[in-house]
Amino acid sequence: MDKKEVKNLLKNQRLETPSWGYADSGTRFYVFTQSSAARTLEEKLEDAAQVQKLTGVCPSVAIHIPWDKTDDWGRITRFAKDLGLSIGAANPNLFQEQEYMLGSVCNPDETIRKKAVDHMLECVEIMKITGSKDLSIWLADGTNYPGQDSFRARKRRMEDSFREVYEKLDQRMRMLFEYKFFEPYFYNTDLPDWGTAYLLSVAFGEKAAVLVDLGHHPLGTNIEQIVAYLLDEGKLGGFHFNNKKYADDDLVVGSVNPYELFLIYNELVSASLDADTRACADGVAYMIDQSHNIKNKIEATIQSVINIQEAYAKALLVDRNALASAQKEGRVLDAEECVKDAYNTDVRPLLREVREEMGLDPDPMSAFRRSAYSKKKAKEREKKKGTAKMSSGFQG
Ligand code: PSV
Ligand code: MN
Repeated sequence: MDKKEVKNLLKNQRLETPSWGYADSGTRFYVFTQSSAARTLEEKLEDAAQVQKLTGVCPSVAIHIPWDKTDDWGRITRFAKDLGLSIGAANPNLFQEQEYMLGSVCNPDETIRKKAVDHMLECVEIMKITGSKDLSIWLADGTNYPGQDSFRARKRRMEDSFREVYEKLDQRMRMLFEYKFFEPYFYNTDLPDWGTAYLLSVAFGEKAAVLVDLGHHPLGTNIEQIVAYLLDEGKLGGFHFNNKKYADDDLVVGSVNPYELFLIYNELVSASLDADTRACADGVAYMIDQSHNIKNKIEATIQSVINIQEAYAKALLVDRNALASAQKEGRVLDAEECVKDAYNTDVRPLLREVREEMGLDPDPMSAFRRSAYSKKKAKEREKKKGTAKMSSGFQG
């Protein structure tokens, strides 16, 4: 790939940022407050607009309902548009209602399952107004004890409930199934892995695909292989980028294991160059899903974007012909070195050039700090001091 082509692809990269990444968050032990953190959806969008202004590759914002609930989605859509943004994936919340103690769509009680389905249908209605394409579903359902419920009964309830929602999607909409192997339940999770998410998306059809959240696998899982298989099956729908050391840590993507992120992009680039997998690769939605507990939220988001850009740029530099020859001839060390050569390239000068050609500051982090935006917002956004109560790490 020549330099011009690489630069074009980098300019056209798109990364969605999460509304909740701009708000106060914490662990289940404490929610830390930051004086500049966004409190309302409008403030979250204002902050996302800063990220877009400085990076040029983050024009959409994922919403989480009801964290971002508003009574006028038309107004919010226009508000976002005026800021140069669009509303991205809609994330229903199937995990923060008293009735969901024994599950939402897998609950043994039909009326509770209906409540969960109605909530997802409400999200579909919101998507019609905002123009969102993806209904991004993370199912927290599971059980805590052996014998608590029937695996097969729960699987069938899940399928039946999701099918009701699938049937109500517009032609342009997709349903993305986000799996996670444990938490908040600790004996079983009803949608625990890519196999289950794949089964659902195959059972439903073309408008369903799998979403890979990098934090949702057991330690040691080869995520890049999962990505490659899903691309090969035409069922990779999207990502939630973040990084982990232990469990679902929601740290800045590329902070703990940048090589893994690069290897994931290596599979994406390879699939985008293959006629059999190009369509699927082109349709992947790239979203960030992180909890910025102790970093300035906008800085953490800009840092995430830079880390992703670097991983993608490096993957674009892999010498595909040399790699294919080494693989074919069984030159194991050469094949590995070919991948590592690209990984070890300093792509920062290239990305600075790309940003300058896009009319942006070559160093978005310094530009953000110079703008003193957070200082100004801290004054504007009178913050209440946090209370030391047990609270969810998720904050809308
Ligand atoms: C669950 O851990 C998850 O990854 C889902 O995407 C949720 O919607 C999100 O985190 C909330 O932060
Ligand atoms: Mn996620």
